Amino acid sequence: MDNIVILTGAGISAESGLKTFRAEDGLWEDHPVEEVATPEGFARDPDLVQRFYDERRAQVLAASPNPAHEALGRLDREWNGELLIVTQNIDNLHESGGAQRVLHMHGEALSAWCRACDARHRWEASLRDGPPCPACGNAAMRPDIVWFGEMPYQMDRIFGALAGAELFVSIGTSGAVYPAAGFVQQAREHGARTLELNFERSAGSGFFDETRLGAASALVPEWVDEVLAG
Ligand code: BJW
Repeated sequence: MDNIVILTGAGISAESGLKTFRAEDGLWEDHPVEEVATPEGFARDPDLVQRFYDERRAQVLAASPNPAHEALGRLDREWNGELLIVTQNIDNLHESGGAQRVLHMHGEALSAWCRACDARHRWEASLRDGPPCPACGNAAMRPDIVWFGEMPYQMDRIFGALAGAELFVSIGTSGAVYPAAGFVQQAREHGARTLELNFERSAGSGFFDETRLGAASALVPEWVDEVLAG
């Protein structure tokens, strides 16, 4: 086995103190999804959406990687085969946990995207008061986040990786949001073995060859040890 694709979701960052979306006390409880995570919501009330992502950005800056992120960082360093970690998360905890082969399909909290000139900038401050874009000077920056109805990033690269995967592992995602929720079926169609690591069975659990239930901080280091031991 030489080629691994990993999909991660909010569950891998839960033990770093970042809320998931669909739990009872999750992000969508206090912030209706159509208000804060759609282009229509942003057009209707940009201040509300900028405030929501200003808070998320501050939380990301304050968070530290947990043993699950660190284990994937170790896998990235020590695994000589092909590897791609596709994350739906907008935090940077895979990177601070030491992983480099990471793709953020739903964007990044610490990035701002200028709608006037299309430039992207690393951004740690507030976007609420319309700061000028460092490239063109226009006050037209939005969070560099993929909202519902928008196309996730680098889909060609992801589909290419899924087509070559021999092992597909899904960690801490509910399987409620497409296209990520369909990756397990695509990987299977190309012959990959499929493994799910999660607190509870995801919506597409039936498509996995194996499911291990528990906390990511325990399951992921165990699984990485197994892979690196061959
Ligand atoms: C733990 C744990 C611990 C907790 N240890 N585990 C009808 C049918 C099919 C599709 C559609 C449809 N109608 C509309 C669509 C498309 C739509 C969609 O999927 N809608 C669904 C609601 C049905 N999708 C889109 O619009 C996407 N774009 C698109 O489809 O473009 C067209 C296209 C076509 C063909 C190919 C390609 C593209 C865009 C989706 C954008 C999603 N954006 C968000 C918000 C932005 C980021 C942000 O603000 O942070 O992304 S929504 C939100 O959900 C966020 C997440 O990345 C995403 C997934 O959530 P995730 O990570 O799974 O979190 P939870 O909370 O759901 O689950 C956490 C899990 O962890 C749980 O299972 C827990 O048990 C577990 N857990 N603690 C281990 N310690």
